[in-house]
Amino acid sequence: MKIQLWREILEPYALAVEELQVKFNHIMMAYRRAGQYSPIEQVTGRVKRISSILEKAQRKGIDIDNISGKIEDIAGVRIICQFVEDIYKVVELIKKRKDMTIKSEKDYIACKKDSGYRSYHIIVRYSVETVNGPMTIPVEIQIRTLAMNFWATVEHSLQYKYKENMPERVRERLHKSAEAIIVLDQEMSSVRDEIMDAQNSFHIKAMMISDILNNIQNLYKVANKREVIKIQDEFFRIYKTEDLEQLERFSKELDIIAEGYQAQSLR
Ligand code: 0O2
Repeated sequence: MKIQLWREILEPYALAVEELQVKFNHIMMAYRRAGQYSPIEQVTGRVKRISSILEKAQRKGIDIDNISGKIEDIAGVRIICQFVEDIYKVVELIKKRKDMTIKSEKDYIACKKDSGYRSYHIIVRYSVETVNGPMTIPVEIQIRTLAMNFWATVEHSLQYKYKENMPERVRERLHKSAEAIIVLDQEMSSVRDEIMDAQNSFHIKAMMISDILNNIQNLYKVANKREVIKIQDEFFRIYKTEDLEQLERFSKELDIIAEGYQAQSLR
């Protein structure tokens, strides 16, 4: 394989990463827009660097001409969740999708790696449309909690620093911190319901405020200015009380007023 062809070879992988990030971000936004808790907290993606591809090929004895067939994490998407339970929800979401098929999966949460690494890995087969026609490629999806991601990021940089020669004291510390991360994830899971409730009310409040402000802005165009100023003052008064029920009542009343003006303008 000619080195100058790398860019063309990696293009479909970059497209797959981009498309999948958009799709998973869309799922996250759809949950939030519906006022529901999203099992997806963050989505990132990357195409493996050429140097890392070559290093992995060498390490695994893969022929340079067979790289795209044998290295399955050239395209990588990482989904970060808040709680361990969310990881399995995301796995179910992925399994139900029609635009990708599962090739293999590894549950490094149920069975952590010797290094202490925990994460759920799925290799999916995903099709992209290229200028040369459709192409199906493997994509590695890593699903992990914020805490697991923190540990893996630190450990990855230490691996990079020490290569094969990580000092025993550093390795021991990493093992200890991996144990602490397990406890942290368990603790977080035990208060999951309370955290989810708090986050839900935050999102509901944010959406309600955005609706109210939209309505007020539209009223400025059609209603009596003095009336709109009165509505706005009433909104600020209720907003300061931080009473979600009052805010909800106000938002519904405002919807009725806005609908009234809309009906008038259609006559
Ligand atoms: P990078 O730089 O992230 O791309 P296998 O064929 O199953 O023996 P493979 O293909 O490495 O091995 O699969 P595996 O074990 O599922 O690991 C794939 C990726 O998971 C790695 O890619 C890392 O991103 C991550 N990973 C696996 N083990 C560890 C670990 O102990 N620590 C950290 N921090 N990450 C890990 P790369 O190519 O190794 O690296």
